[in-house]
Amino acid sequence: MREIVHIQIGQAGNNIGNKFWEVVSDEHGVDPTGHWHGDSDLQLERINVYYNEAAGGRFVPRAVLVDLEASTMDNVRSGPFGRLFSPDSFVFGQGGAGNNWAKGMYTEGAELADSVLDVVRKEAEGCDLLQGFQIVHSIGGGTGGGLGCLLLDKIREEYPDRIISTFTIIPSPKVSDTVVEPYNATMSIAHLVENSDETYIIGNRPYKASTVPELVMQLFDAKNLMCACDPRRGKYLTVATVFRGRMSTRQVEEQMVNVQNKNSSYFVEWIPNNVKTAVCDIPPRGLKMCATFIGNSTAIQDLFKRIGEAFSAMFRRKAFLHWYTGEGMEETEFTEAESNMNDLISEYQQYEAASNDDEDEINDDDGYEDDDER
Ligand SMILES: Nc1nc2c(ncn2[C@@H]2O[C@H](COP(=O)(O)OP(=O)(O)OP(=O)(O)O)[C@@H](O)[C@H]2O)c(=O)[nH]1
Ligand SMILES: [Mg+2]
Repeated sequence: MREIVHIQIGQAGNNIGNKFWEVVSDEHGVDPTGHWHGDSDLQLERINVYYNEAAGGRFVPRAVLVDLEASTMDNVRSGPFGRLFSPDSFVFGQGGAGNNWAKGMYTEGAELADSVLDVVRKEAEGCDLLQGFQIVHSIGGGTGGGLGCLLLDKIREEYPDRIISTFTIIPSPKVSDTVVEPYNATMSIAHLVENSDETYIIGNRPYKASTVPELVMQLFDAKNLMCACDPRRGKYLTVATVFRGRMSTRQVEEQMVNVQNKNSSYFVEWIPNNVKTAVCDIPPRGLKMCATFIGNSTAIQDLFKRIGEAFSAMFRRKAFLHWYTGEGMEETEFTEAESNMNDLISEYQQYEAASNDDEDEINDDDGYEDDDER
Protein backbone atom coordinates (compact mmCIF):
# COMPACT_ATOMS: atom_id res chain seq x y z
CA MET A 1 0.00 0.00 0.00
CA ARG A 2 1.08 3.57 -0.64
CA GLU A 3 0.47 5.04 2.76
CA ILE A 4 0.27 8.74 3.62
CA VAL A 5 1.01 10.21 7.05
CA HIS A 6 -1.25 13.20 7.74
CA ILE A 7 -0.22 16.05 10.04
CA GLN A 8 -2.59 18.85 11.04
CA ILE A 9 -1.22 21.73 13.01
CA GLY A 10 -2.46 24.94 14.61
CA GLN A 11 -6.03 26.17 14.77
CA ALA A 12 -6.77 26.42 11.05
CA GLY A 13 -4.90 23.17 10.37
CA ASN A 14 -6.95 21.29 12.92
CA ASN A 15 -10.27 22.79 11.83
CA ILE A 16 -9.68 21.95 8.20
CA GLY A 17 -8.03 18.62 9.02
CA ASN A 18 -11.09 17.57 11.02
CA LYS A 19 -13.34 18.32 8.12
CA PHE A 20 -11.02 16.26 5.92
CA TRP A 21 -11.35 13.23 8.21
CA GLU A 22 -15.13 13.59 8.38
CA VAL A 23 -15.40 13.55 4.59
CA VAL A 24 -12.82 10.82 4.02
CA SER A 25 -14.35 8.62 6.73
CA ASP A 26 -17.80 9.05 5.25
CA GLU A 27 -16.53 8.17 1.77
CA HIS A 28 -14.83 5.04 3.06
CA GLY A 29 -17.83 3.97 5.12
CA VAL A 30 -15.98 4.43 8.41
CA ASP A 31 -18.18 5.56 11.30
CA PRO A 32 -17.05 7.86 14.16
CA THR A 33 -15.98 4.84 16.21
CA GLY A 34 -13.74 3.55 13.41
CA HIS A 35 -15.98 0.67 12.36
CA TRP A 36 -16.70 0.00 8.74
CA HIS A 37 -20.34 0.10 7.63
CA GLY A 38 -19.74 0.62 3.96
CA ASP A 39 -21.71 -0.56 0.99
CA SER A 40 -18.92 -1.46 -1.42
CA ASP A 41 -15.67 -3.40 -1.20
CA LEU A 42 -14.11 -0.60 -3.24
CA GLN A 43 -14.17 1.48 -0.06
CA LEU A 44 -11.76 -0.97 1.56
CA GLU A 45 -9.48 -1.43 -1.40
CA ARG A 46 -7.24 1.56 -0.66
CA ILE A 47 -8.36 2.42 2.85
CA ASN A 48 -4.80 1.80 4.10
CA VAL A 49 -3.60 4.93 2.33
CA TYR A 50 -5.07 6.99 5.18
CA TYR A 51 -6.02 4.51 7.93
CA ASN A 52 -4.25 1.95 10.08
CA GLU A 53 -6.18 -1.17 10.90
CA ALA A 54 -6.26 -1.73 14.65
CA ALA A 55 -7.40 -4.64 16.78
CA GLY A 56 -11.04 -5.54 16.34
CA GLY A 57 -11.06 -4.30 12.75
CA ARG A 58 -11.18 -0.64 13.75
CA PHE A 59 -9.84 1.88 11.28
CA VAL A 60 -7.71 4.59 12.86
CA PRO A 61 -6.53 7.69 10.96
CA ARG A 62 -2.80 7.77 10.29
CA ALA A 63 -2.86 11.29 11.65
CA VAL A 64 -0.83 13.47 13.96
CA LEU A 65 -2.73 16.38 15.51
CA VAL A 66 -0.55 19.18 16.78
CA ASP A 67 -1.01 22.53 18.49
CA LEU A 68 0.92 24.64 20.97
CA GLU A 69 -2.29 25.30 22.82
CA ALA A 70 -4.58 22.63 24.21
CA SER A 71 -7.96 24.11 23.37
CA THR A 72 -8.00 23.11 19.69
CA MET A 73 -7.27 19.52 20.70
CA ASP A 74 -10.20 19.62 23.13
CA ASN A 75 -12.40 20.83 20.28
CA VAL A 76 -11.32 17.90 18.13
CA ARG A 77 -11.89 15.37 20.89
CA SER A 78 -15.37 16.68 21.63
CA GLY A 79 -16.26 16.91 17.94
CA PRO A 80 -18.27 14.31 16.01
CA PHE A 81 -15.21 12.29 14.94
CA GLY A 82 -13.15 12.95 18.08
CA ARG A 83 -13.07 9.30 19.12
CA LEU A 84 -11.83 8.18 15.72
CA PHE A 85 -8.25 9.25 16.47
CA SER A 86 -5.79 7.32 18.56
CA PRO A 87 -5.00 9.09 21.86
CA ASP A 88 -1.31 8.88 20.89
CA SER A 89 -2.01 11.02 17.84
CA PHE A 90 -2.49 14.20 19.87
CA VAL A 91 0.63 16.23 20.61
CA PHE A 92 0.12 19.61 22.22
CA GLY A 93 1.58 22.25 24.47
CA GLN A 94 -0.08 24.32 27.17
CA GLY A 95 0.91 27.77 25.98
CA GLY A 96 0.63 28.94 22.40
CA ALA A 97 2.69 30.82 19.88
CA GLY A 98 0.48 33.92 20.02
CA ASN A 99 0.85 34.69 16.31
CA ASN A 100 4.61 34.72 16.65
CA TRP A 101 6.33 32.65 13.95
CA ALA A 102 9.63 32.77 15.87
CA LYS A 103 7.98 31.09 18.86
CA GLY A 104 6.72 28.32 16.63
CA MET A 105 10.05 27.83 14.85
CA TYR A 106 12.65 28.52 17.56
CA THR A 107 11.29 28.42 21.10
CA GLU A 108 7.92 26.93 22.14
CA GLY A 109 7.58 25.00 18.91
CA ALA A 110 11.14 23.73 18.90
CA GLU A 111 10.51 22.24 22.36
CA LEU A 112 7.49 20.30 21.13
CA ALA A 113 8.95 19.27 17.77
CA ASP A 114 10.74 16.13 18.97
CA SER A 115 7.58 14.70 20.54
CA VAL A 116 5.74 15.35 17.27
CA LEU A 117 8.50 13.70 15.25
CA ASP A 118 8.41 10.64 17.54
CA VAL A 119 4.77 10.08 16.59
CA VAL A 120 5.43 10.85 12.91
CA ARG A 121 8.32 8.37 12.89
CA LYS A 122 6.26 5.66 14.58
CA GLU A 123 3.54 6.08 11.96
CA ALA A 124 6.04 6.07 9.11
CA GLU A 125 7.72 2.93 10.43
CA GLY A 126 4.39 1.14 10.57
CA CYS A 127 3.88 1.66 6.84
CA ASP A 128 4.36 -0.98 4.23
CA LEU A 129 5.38 1.42 1.46
CA LEU A 130 5.25 5.00 2.68
CA GLN A 131 4.18 7.37 -0.07
CA GLY A 132 4.77 10.54 1.87
CA PHE A 133 3.37 13.18 4.17
CA GLN A 134 0.65 15.78 3.98
CA ILE A 135 0.68 18.83 6.22
CA VAL A 136 -2.43 20.94 6.78
CA HIS A 137 -1.78 24.36 8.29
CA SER A 138 -2.22 28.10 7.99
CA ILE A 139 0.85 30.29 7.67
CA GLY A 140 -0.60 33.48 9.14
CA GLY A 141 -0.13 32.35 12.76
CA GLY A 142 2.77 31.20 14.85
CA THR A 143 2.05 27.50 15.25
CA GLY A 144 0.90 26.38 11.82
CA GLY A 145 3.47 28.72 10.27
CA GLY A 146 6.52 28.46 12.54
CA LEU A 147 6.22 24.96 13.98
CA GLY A 148 4.60 23.75 10.74
CA CYS A 149 7.71 24.80 8.80
CA LEU A 150 10.06 23.40 11.44
CA LEU A 151 8.34 20.01 11.08
CA LEU A 152 8.44 20.32 7.30
CA ASP A 153 12.21 20.94 7.42
CA LYS A 154 12.83 18.06 9.81
CA ILE A 155 10.65 15.60 7.92
CA ARG A 156 12.40 16.56 4.69
CA GLU A 157 15.76 15.91 6.32
CA GLU A 158 14.71 12.53 7.65
CA TYR A 159 12.77 11.40 4.55
CA PRO A 160 14.55 13.05 1.62
CA ASP A 161 12.95 10.79 -0.99
CA ARG A 162 9.32 10.84 0.18
CA ILE A 163 6.73 13.26 -1.21
CA ILE A 164 5.68 16.07 1.11
CA SER A 165 2.51 17.96 0.20
CA THR A 166 1.20 20.90 2.14
CA PHE A 167 -2.32 22.30 2.23
CA THR A 168 -1.55 25.83 3.11
CA ILE A 169 -3.99 28.55 4.20
CA ILE A 170 -2.59 31.93 3.17
CA PRO A 171 -3.71 35.11 4.92
CA SER A 172 -6.51 36.72 2.98
CA PRO A 173 -6.37 40.41 2.04
CA LYS A 174 -9.83 40.96 3.53
CA VAL A 175 -9.86 38.90 6.72
CA SER A 176 -6.59 39.37 8.50
CA ASP A 177 -6.41 38.42 12.15
CA THR A 178 -3.26 40.26 13.10
CA VAL A 179 -0.86 42.79 11.63
CA VAL A 180 2.11 40.43 11.63
CA GLU A 181 0.54 37.85 9.32
CA PRO A 182 2.67 39.05 6.35
CA TYR A 183 5.81 38.40 8.43
CA ASN A 184 4.68 34.91 9.38
CA ALA A 185 3.53 34.06 5.87
CA THR A 186 6.67 35.35 4.12
CA MET A 187 8.93 33.47 6.51
CA SER A 188 6.88 30.32 5.94
CA ILE A 189 6.88 30.62 2.16
CA ALA A 190 10.70 30.61 2.19
CA HIS A 191 10.60 27.18 3.86
CA LEU A 192 7.81 25.86 1.65
CA VAL A 193 9.74 26.77 -1.49
CA GLU A 194 12.77 24.98 -0.09
CA ASN A 195 11.26 21.79 1.28
CA SER A 196 7.72 21.11 0.07
CA ASP A 197 7.13 19.13 -3.11
CA GLU A 198 3.57 20.28 -3.64
CA THR A 199 1.91 23.21 -1.92
CA TYR A 200 -1.80 23.63 -2.50
CA ILE A 201 -2.71 27.24 -1.91
CA ILE A 202 -5.84 26.97 -3.91
CA GLY A 203 -8.05 24.58 -2.02
CA ASN A 204 -10.24 22.06 -3.78
CA ARG A 205 -13.84 22.88 -4.01
CA PRO A 206 -16.79 20.84 -5.18
CA TYR A 207 -18.98 22.26 -7.91
CA LYS A 208 -22.61 21.45 -8.32
CA ALA A 209 -23.85 21.03 -11.84
CA SER A 210 -25.99 18.62 -13.73
CA THR A 211 -24.18 18.49 -17.06
CA VAL A 212 -20.56 18.08 -18.05
CA PRO A 213 -20.37 21.38 -20.03
CA GLU A 214 -21.74 23.25 -16.98
CA LEU A 215 -19.12 21.64 -14.77
CA VAL A 216 -16.27 22.53 -17.09
CA MET A 217 -17.48 26.14 -17.30
CA GLN A 218 -17.56 26.47 -13.51
CA LEU A 219 -14.11 24.94 -13.16
CA PHE A 220 -12.44 27.68 -15.11
CA ASP A 221 -14.44 30.52 -13.61
CA ALA A 222 -12.18 32.88 -11.64
CA LYS A 223 -14.77 33.54 -8.98
CA ASN A 224 -14.80 29.88 -8.02
CA LEU A 225 -11.13 29.76 -7.14
CA MET A 226 -10.22 29.55 -3.49
CA CYS A 227 -7.52 32.14 -3.40
CA ALA A 228 -7.55 35.83 -4.16
CA CYS A 229 -5.99 35.79 -7.59
CA ASP A 230 -7.45 36.00 -11.05
CA PRO A 231 -6.14 33.38 -13.50
CA ARG A 232 -6.89 35.75 -16.39
CA ARG A 233 -3.99 37.87 -15.16
CA GLY A 234 -1.53 35.04 -15.82
CA LYS A 235 -1.08 31.72 -17.57
CA TYR A 236 -1.57 28.19 -16.41
CA LEU A 237 1.61 26.16 -16.21
CA THR A 238 -0.22 22.98 -15.29
CA VAL A 239 -3.78 22.01 -14.46
CA ALA A 240 -5.28 18.85 -13.00
CA THR A 241 -9.00 18.19 -12.91
CA VAL A 242 -10.88 15.34 -11.31
CA PHE A 243 -14.46 14.67 -12.35
CA ARG A 244 -16.61 12.46 -10.19
CA GLY A 245 -19.94 10.84 -10.98
CA ARG A 246 -21.46 8.85 -13.78
CA MET A 247 -20.63 10.68 -16.97
CA SER A 248 -19.18 10.07 -20.36
CA THR A 249 -15.39 10.16 -20.29
CA ARG A 250 -15.45 11.14 -23.94
CA GLN A 251 -17.68 14.12 -23.27
CA VAL A 252 -15.42 15.26 -20.42
CA GLU A 253 -12.37 15.07 -22.66
CA GLU A 254 -14.10 16.89 -25.51
CA GLN A 255 -15.25 19.68 -23.22
CA MET A 256 -11.80 20.07 -21.69
CA VAL A 257 -10.15 20.28 -25.11
CA ASN A 258 -12.80 22.77 -26.12
CA VAL A 259 -12.05 25.08 -23.17
CA GLN A 260 -8.32 24.91 -23.80
CA ASN A 261 -8.69 25.66 -27.49
CA LYS A 262 -10.90 28.66 -26.87
CA ASN A 263 -8.60 29.99 -24.16
CA SER A 264 -5.21 28.92 -25.44
CA SER A 265 -3.66 32.28 -24.51
CA TYR A 266 -4.17 31.42 -20.84
CA PHE A 267 -2.04 28.28 -21.00
CA VAL A 268 1.73 28.44 -21.46
CA GLU A 269 2.68 27.06 -24.84
CA TRP A 270 5.97 25.63 -23.69
CA ILE A 271 4.46 22.86 -21.58
CA PRO A 272 2.47 20.74 -24.03
CA ASN A 273 -0.43 18.67 -22.71
CA ASN A 274 -0.39 20.59 -19.45
CA VAL A 275 -3.96 19.71 -18.51
CA LYS A 276 -4.62 16.33 -16.95
CA THR A 277 -8.12 15.00 -16.50
CA ALA A 278 -9.28 12.08 -14.41
CA VAL A 279 -12.77 10.65 -14.12
CA CYS A 280 -13.95 8.61 -11.16
CA ASP A 281 -17.42 7.17 -11.56
CA ILE A 282 -18.42 7.42 -7.89
CA PRO A 283 -19.67 10.92 -6.91
CA PRO A 284 -19.29 12.30 -3.38
CA ARG A 285 -22.25 11.65 -1.16
CA GLY A 286 -25.24 13.86 -1.92
CA LEU A 287 -24.08 14.93 -5.38
CA LYS A 288 -24.76 13.53 -8.82
CA MET A 289 -21.54 14.87 -10.25
CA CYS A 290 -18.76 17.16 -9.18
CA ALA A 291 -15.34 18.32 -10.29
CA THR A 292 -12.19 19.51 -8.58
CA PHE A 293 -9.70 21.85 -10.18
CA ILE A 294 -6.05 22.29 -9.22
CA GLY A 295 -4.05 24.80 -11.20
CA ASN A 296 -0.51 26.16 -11.08
CA SER A 297 -1.05 29.64 -12.49
CA THR A 298 1.50 32.40 -12.86
CA ALA A 299 -1.27 34.72 -11.61
CA ILE A 300 -0.43 33.52 -8.10
CA GLN A 301 2.41 36.03 -8.18
CA ASP A 302 -0.20 38.73 -7.42
CA LEU A 303 -0.87 37.04 -4.10
CA PHE A 304 2.85 36.74 -3.31
CA LYS A 305 3.35 40.39 -4.30
CA ARG A 306 0.58 41.50 -1.98
CA ILE A 307 2.04 39.63 0.99
CA GLY A 308 5.58 40.67 0.04
CA GLU A 309 4.62 44.34 -0.14
CA ALA A 310 2.90 44.19 3.24
CA PHE A 311 6.03 42.52 4.61
CA SER A 312 8.36 45.16 3.21
CA ALA A 313 6.20 48.06 4.38
CA MET A 314 6.55 46.84 7.98
CA PHE A 315 10.12 45.61 7.75
CA ARG A 316 11.31 48.96 6.38
CA ARG A 317 10.19 50.53 9.65
CA LYS A 318 11.34 47.50 11.64
CA ALA A 319 7.81 47.33 12.98
CA PHE A 320 7.14 44.56 15.56
CA LEU A 321 10.60 43.19 14.89
CA HIS A 322 11.42 42.91 18.60
CA TRP A 323 8.70 40.24 18.99
CA TYR A 324 10.82 38.07 16.74
CA THR A 325 14.34 39.04 17.72
CA GLY A 326 13.19 38.57 21.32
CA GLU A 327 12.81 34.86 20.51
CA GLY A 328 16.34 34.73 19.15
CA MET A 329 15.67 35.44 15.49
CA GLU A 330 18.23 37.36 13.48
CA GLU A 331 17.26 40.30 11.32
CA THR A 332 19.11 38.68 8.40
CA GLU A 333 16.48 35.94 8.33
CA PHE A 334 13.92 38.63 7.52
CA THR A 335 16.11 39.99 4.74
CA GLU A 336 16.56 36.52 3.29
CA ALA A 337 12.87 35.67 3.44
CA GLU A 338 12.11 38.95 1.68
CA SER A 339 14.58 38.21 -1.08
CA ASN A 340 13.31 34.62 -1.43
CA MET A 341 9.83 36.00 -1.93
CA ASN A 342 11.12 38.31 -4.66
CA ASP A 343 12.86 35.37 -6.33
CA LEU A 344 9.64 33.38 -6.26
CA ILE A 345 7.77 36.25 -7.89
CA SER A 346 10.45 36.66 -10.60
CA GLU A 347 10.40 32.93 -11.27
CA TYR A 348 6.68 33.08 -12.03
CA GLN A 349 7.24 36.18 -14.16
CA GLN A 350 9.88 34.33 -16.17
CA TYR A 351 7.59 31.35 -16.70
CA GLU A 352 4.86 33.64 -17.90
CA ALA A 353 7.14 35.56 -20.27
CA ALA A 354 8.88 32.44 -21.59
CA SER A 355 5.88 31.61 -23.73
CA ASN A 356 6.01 34.99 -25.45
CA ASP A 357 9.69 34.61 -26.28
CA ASP A 358 9.06 31.20 -27.76
CA GLU A 359 6.13 32.29 -29.86
CA ASP A 360 7.89 32.06 -33.23
CA GLU A 361 8.80 28.45 -32.52
CA ILE A 362 5.21 27.36 -32.28
CA ASN A 363 3.74 26.02 -35.48
CA ASP A 364 0.15 27.05 -35.34
CA ASP A 365 -1.30 24.56 -37.76
CA ASP A 366 -4.02 22.97 -35.75
CA GLY A 367 -6.88 25.41 -36.32
CA TYR A 368 -6.90 26.63 -32.70
CA GLU A 369 -9.19 29.53 -33.48
CA ASP A 370 -11.82 27.31 -35.06
CA ASP A 371 -14.83 26.49 -33.00
CA ASP A 372 -15.21 22.91 -32.05
CA GLU A 373 -17.94 21.05 -33.90
CA ARG A 374 -19.84 20.68 -30.64
N1 LIG B 1 -9.86 28.78 6.55
C1 LIG B 1 -9.64 28.89 7.87
N2 LIG B 1 -8.74 29.78 8.30
C2 LIG B 1 -8.52 29.89 9.62
C3 LIG B 1 -9.21 29.08 10.57
N3 LIG B 1 -8.75 29.41 11.80
C4 LIG B 1 -7.83 30.38 11.62
N4 LIG B 1 -7.68 30.68 10.30
C5 LIG B 1 -6.76 31.64 9.69
O1 LIG B 1 -5.45 31.25 10.04
C6 LIG B 1 -4.64 32.39 10.36
C7 LIG B 1 -4.22 32.33 11.79
O2 LIG B 1 -3.68 31.09 12.02
P1 LIG B 1 -4.18 30.10 13.15
O3 LIG B 1 -4.36 28.78 12.49
O4 LIG B 1 -5.30 30.63 13.94
O5 LIG B 1 -2.87 30.13 14.03
P2 LIG B 1 -2.07 28.96 14.71
O6 LIG B 1 -1.44 28.13 13.66
O7 LIG B 1 -2.97 28.27 15.68
O8 LIG B 1 -0.92 29.74 15.44
P3 LIG B 1 -0.95 30.61 16.80
O9 LIG B 1 -2.36 30.62 17.29
O10 LIG B 1 -0.43 31.93 16.41
O11 LIG B 1 -0.05 29.89 17.72
C8 LIG B 1 -5.50 33.58 10.06
O12 LIG B 1 -5.21 34.00 8.75
C9 LIG B 1 -6.91 33.04 10.19
O13 LIG B 1 -7.81 33.80 9.41
C10 LIG B 1 -10.16 28.14 10.08
O14 LIG B 1 -10.80 27.42 10.85
N5 LIG B 1 -10.34 28.09 8.71
MG1 LIG C 1 -3.54 28.98 17.60
